[in-house]
Amino acid sequence: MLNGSGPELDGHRPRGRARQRAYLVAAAREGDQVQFGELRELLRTAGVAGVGELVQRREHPHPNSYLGPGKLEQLKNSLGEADANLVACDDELSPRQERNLESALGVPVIDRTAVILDIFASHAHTAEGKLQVELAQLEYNLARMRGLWSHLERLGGGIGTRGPGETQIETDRRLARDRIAALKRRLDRVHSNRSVMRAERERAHLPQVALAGYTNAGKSTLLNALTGAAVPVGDRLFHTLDPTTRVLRTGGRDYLLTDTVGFIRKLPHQLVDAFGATLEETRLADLILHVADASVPEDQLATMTAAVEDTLLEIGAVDAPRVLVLAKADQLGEQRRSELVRRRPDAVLVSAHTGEGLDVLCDRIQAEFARTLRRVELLVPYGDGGRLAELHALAGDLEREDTADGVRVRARVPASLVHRYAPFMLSTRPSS
Ligand SMILES: Nc1nc2c(ncn2[C@@H]2O[C@H](COP(=O)(O)OP(=O)(O)OP(=O)(O)O)[C@@H](O)[C@H]2O)c(=O)[nH]1
Ligand SMILES: [Mg+2]
Repeated sequence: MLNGSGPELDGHRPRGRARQRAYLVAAAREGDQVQFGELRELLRTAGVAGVGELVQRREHPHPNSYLGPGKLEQLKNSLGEADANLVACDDELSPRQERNLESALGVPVIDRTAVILDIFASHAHTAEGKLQVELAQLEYNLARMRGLWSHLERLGGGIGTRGPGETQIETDRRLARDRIAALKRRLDRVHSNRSVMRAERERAHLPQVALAGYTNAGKSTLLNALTGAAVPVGDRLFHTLDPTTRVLRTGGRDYLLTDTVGFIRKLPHQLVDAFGATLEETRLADLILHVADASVPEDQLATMTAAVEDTLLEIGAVDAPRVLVLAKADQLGEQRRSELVRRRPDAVLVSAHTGEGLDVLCDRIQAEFARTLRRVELLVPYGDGGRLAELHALAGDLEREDTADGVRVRARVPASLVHRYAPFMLSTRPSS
């Protein structure tokens, strides 16, 4: 391994903490796949061991208790046999389902959303990341407060009486809402800073390329390999939460390449909302590199790429062209490799570890932008050195000639930027 595997990989949970042992449960329709592997991976990242699995086949999960009464009974017995002290559910539970499951089973029950939120909370490092995670957690907990205080509500007595519990819930909810409002205000301030930064980058007029993809696909490793950046990498889910942008120089031209938070199937909507500003980096990119882990079996690859496409749609990243990048090619056997090429002829196969395909990927990035390039001929006055420097970064294949009136420049620039050079224009035509 070239990157990562620092001591932090196993040490992100304090040692000595009682090992939690979770029984994994899911309700799914007949014929629908249940991939417990991913929930296990999420739990492992959160420091919890998976010790058993149970699937209930139903058209819809039970509205009150997620599992039906028969399966509940079976699960209760299995918990003892597996010595499990926790139940983890592969879906987001309604507060009522969660409460009923807990009282029927006598152990804490957590859902997929809570696990993902917990991981985000322990991986958030920057002020913005922490605020975004806290906001998502509060939104999630707010819906559950009634559940938390239900035993006190019952103490309140019959219909029409206002018990102590109810007052407490109202106080807690008000506090939570106040905190949510305060967090949103603080995030707005952080976001306006980010917009300023983005505006500066846009002034630099470099094409923006975003790495998007499933968590653990290899996005950060690829950014490091392409740009020499040192973004931490790890074999755990949601390692990266904060966006990092680096300059990628290829074909004599500069591009801004951004690595950001990964996606997952059933990504909690609270996180999509709270991470709006972070996801903006992807939404506003000129080109999206959809990075997928080529080393997983075909059915998982299909599920993962579909989940990423759905999330891109959800965050409104619909305009920019996409390139599918199949990462970790060094893990492929000959047969799987040719199958992948056959099934996804447009994809680029790369390995950040061996360097395979990185040049093809760079060519592909250039080609995507080249489609929009226009050949321009300009006369830039000697006094406008800034404009010349900008052109040098933007247009790699630039030819210049000093004349009495200024610098005569022949170059190819992205169509969207041609208007910036209108005052200096001698001629323009589509690039060939
Ligand atoms: N064999 C192999 N492993 C790779 C390659 N690229 C990344 N990995 C491994 O895959 C794991 C995840 O890599 P990351 O770059 O952290 O993945 P990511 O997409 O940034 O993940 P998140 O930030 O968690 O969303 C790490 O253990 C990497 O070492 C590759 O080209 N070959
Ligand atoms: Mg990463």
